[in-house]
Amino acid sequence: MITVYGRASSSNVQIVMWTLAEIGLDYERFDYGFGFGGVDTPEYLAMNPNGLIPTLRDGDLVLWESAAIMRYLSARYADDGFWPRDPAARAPLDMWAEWCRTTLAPALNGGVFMPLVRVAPSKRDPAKIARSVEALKPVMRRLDARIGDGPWMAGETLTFADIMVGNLLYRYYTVEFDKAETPALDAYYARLVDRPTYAEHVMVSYEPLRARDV
Ligand SMILES: N[C@@H](CCC(=O)N[C@@H](CS)C(=O)NCC(=O)O)C(=O)O
Repeated sequence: MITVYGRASSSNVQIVMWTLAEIGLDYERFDYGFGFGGVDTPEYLAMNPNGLIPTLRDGDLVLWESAAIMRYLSARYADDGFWPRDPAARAPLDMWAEWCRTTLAPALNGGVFMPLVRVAPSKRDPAKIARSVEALKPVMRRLDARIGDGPWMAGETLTFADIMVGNLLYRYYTVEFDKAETPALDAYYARLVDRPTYAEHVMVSYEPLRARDV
């Protein structure tokens, strides 16, 4: 049995949960992290010295870093459709998966989601947020151009690369701010929303994370 430690509202936990669901693996998940605690105990720190979530246990193997976990599960358990064995087929997808971590996620999460959701209104810096909203637009247009007709990143088959793109999109589309015109991406997101695994593991309310003025 695979065990995941981490709350369902964490986008990094969602990467792991959605991967497990797409591959069709059995798992158990325990709530750890913000609002639940448990990450500062000696037992947890022995598994994950960062005191962050997610952590995954598969038999004797303990892993942290959500993208590394996603790649481990895919390489070990997924079929060739979800995780192409041919490096020349996989690398161009992995390139975009990395781009999501290094370019899209910081621009979206760091620049817009965190300041609008995890910072109380009175503590926000509207001018800085406005600059981040503008800076995000060309990034989303680049993704829109890459998605094209899809339906998925690799074409007809959903792959690990869609996990890395898609896990960011629920927050992108549900937080209100001025967005670029991205018709291909909008259609891609609509396809994700129709997917039960996405609805269950990624479309998780982030209201418990919202910072409010008291
Ligand atoms: N790069 C790490 C980041 C881990 C991380 O920052 N996790 C956040 C949740 S998304 C966390 O543990 N926050 C503190 C908490 O919830 O207690 C990964 O992808 O797993």
